[in-house]
Amino acid sequence: MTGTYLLDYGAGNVRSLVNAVKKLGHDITYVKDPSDILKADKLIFPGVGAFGSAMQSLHSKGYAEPLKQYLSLNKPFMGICVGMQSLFEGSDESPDVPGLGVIPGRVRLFDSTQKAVPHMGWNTARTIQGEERAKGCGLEEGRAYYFVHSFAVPFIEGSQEAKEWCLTTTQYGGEGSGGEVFISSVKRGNIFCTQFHPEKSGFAGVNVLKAFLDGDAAVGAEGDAALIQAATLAPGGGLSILAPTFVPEPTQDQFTKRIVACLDVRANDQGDLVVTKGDQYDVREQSTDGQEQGDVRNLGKPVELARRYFEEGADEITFLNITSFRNCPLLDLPMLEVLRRTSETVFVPLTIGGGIKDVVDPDGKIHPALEVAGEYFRNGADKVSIGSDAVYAAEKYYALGGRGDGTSAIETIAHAYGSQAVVISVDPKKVYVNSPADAPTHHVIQPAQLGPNGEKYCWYQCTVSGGREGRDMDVRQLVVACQALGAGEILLNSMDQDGMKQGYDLALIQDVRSAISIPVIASSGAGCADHFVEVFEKTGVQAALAAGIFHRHEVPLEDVKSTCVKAGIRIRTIDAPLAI
Ligand code: 1PR
Repeated sequence: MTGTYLLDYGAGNVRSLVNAVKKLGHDITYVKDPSDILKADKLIFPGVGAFGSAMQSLHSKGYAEPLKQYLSLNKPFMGICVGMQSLFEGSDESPDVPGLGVIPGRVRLFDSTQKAVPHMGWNTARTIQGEERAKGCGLEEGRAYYFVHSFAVPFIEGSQEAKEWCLTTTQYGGEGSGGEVFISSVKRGNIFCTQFHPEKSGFAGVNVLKAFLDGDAAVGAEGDAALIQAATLAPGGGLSILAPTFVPEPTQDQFTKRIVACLDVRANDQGDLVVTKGDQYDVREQSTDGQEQGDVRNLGKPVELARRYFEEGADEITFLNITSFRNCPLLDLPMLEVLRRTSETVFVPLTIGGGIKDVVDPDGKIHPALEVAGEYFRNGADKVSIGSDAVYAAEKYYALGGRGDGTSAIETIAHAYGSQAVVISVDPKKVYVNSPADAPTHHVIQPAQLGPNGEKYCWYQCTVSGGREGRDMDVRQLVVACQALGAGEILLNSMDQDGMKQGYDLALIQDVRSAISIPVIASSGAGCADHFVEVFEKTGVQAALAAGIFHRHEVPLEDVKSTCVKAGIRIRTIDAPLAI
């Protein structure tokens, strides 16, 4: 069968891409056999996970040779993220594994000494080959697209890849903060690839997919076809014919801060899955005299609310299944259904947390955390968030003298799906002390306000099971261990600030940020738009999350974004709806 094909090797969430293609009114067929590749009229390769495993999968499934042949015929191809990187000669991520060698150049690790790595969030793509050419690809100058990667192809002026392939560049980091300019998309003939994820880039990204799916492949491609053929068939792979020199304009760091909407989800007493929200983690209504506990607070339906936040401009959506420690997520069909349905209408990254650990079915069958996470990825999640199990993994890490044994959920999931897919949800609680000597094994700081008995110091105790049990570990010990085990991001809650609307715990956030280099999402306590400005300005955190104020319509997302913009903070502007 001819038509558009998807080259998937099962390493992550391709559901959103398939949903976006279907939303645009196109059908897509999965490549099931190497011979399918040459049947395709258009081929999309959404590489996910590590470079080495992507290349190994291409070879072991017999896809590599037909793919090279397909490319040499200059048939319409769209590579995404690792799907783009695989076309280069190789990657420092897997130094012993060669790439397809269609494009000269090598994929390198970002420098993390002055900026968070992975580069995870929204950034612009700047055209260096003329705006007209980019327009044909649905790209818009100045629009932000969603990136998530630790490795990229550096833009080297005058290099072959820059002259002959580079369509857009993107800058990550500014002057004085390790700024690097990399190739964010390539185009030659009918080969078009993006380092960012169009299917996760809101309506702006869906428009890029639309241009590829609707585009007329043949236009102006003959000259390029010869070049591509020469490149893919040459022994070393690299092109040798020189194209005109393109001089890029000076690029700027346009990386934005992210605003995340969080939905705590659980079944109410009638058994319906609802979005709820507690104050300091208590999600039940109180009687007026505060003596009796009522039903679980019901603030709306998960799928509808997620869609509302996407349309209002949320840069990411997080679902936390807050009763998961009681259930087996693989049997939690309503939660999987929520994810599946959400991914049909929401085209920004989706994180799911709650119960990501090795689980045992009621019949005694064991499911490793990797399998649980895989089920969520297949149903539309881009990242999983690990809470309690991360604390246990960190305890083990220190018990082993500061190393992992490869079996924790963090390690197994990061290994298979990449560290960017592993978020650690931290639920710390303040423990006040009179002096650092009162907590000799913990990292003690001076909070902004004294404790209830005039204590000047505190440490942040990690908790498990939704805050029900405190452990002998401070938040700094936890995040350092989790980063070492392979986590890609920290979702930093505060049990003291949750639902209080008094602003984020800035001391806690600063303390965590200074301990690690992976991105941090500040959470708990947002009460007004200015609290977002404050947390970005005072802590430099990469993202800020809120729940209650959004659910109760107290502060619209739009106000949060416009207030940040007025304060000079770079924020993704809200997309115009899709015109299909
Ligand atoms: O331990 O891996 O099963 O994960 C359980 C997850 O569920 C953890 O991420 C934990 O934070 C979350 N959780 C468990 N119980 C509750 C509860 O509320 N009873 N929710 C809970 C925690 C906190 C935030 C909240 C922010 C912002 N929710 O995510 O959304 O504090 O709120 P605000 O803006 O209204 O202040 P595991």
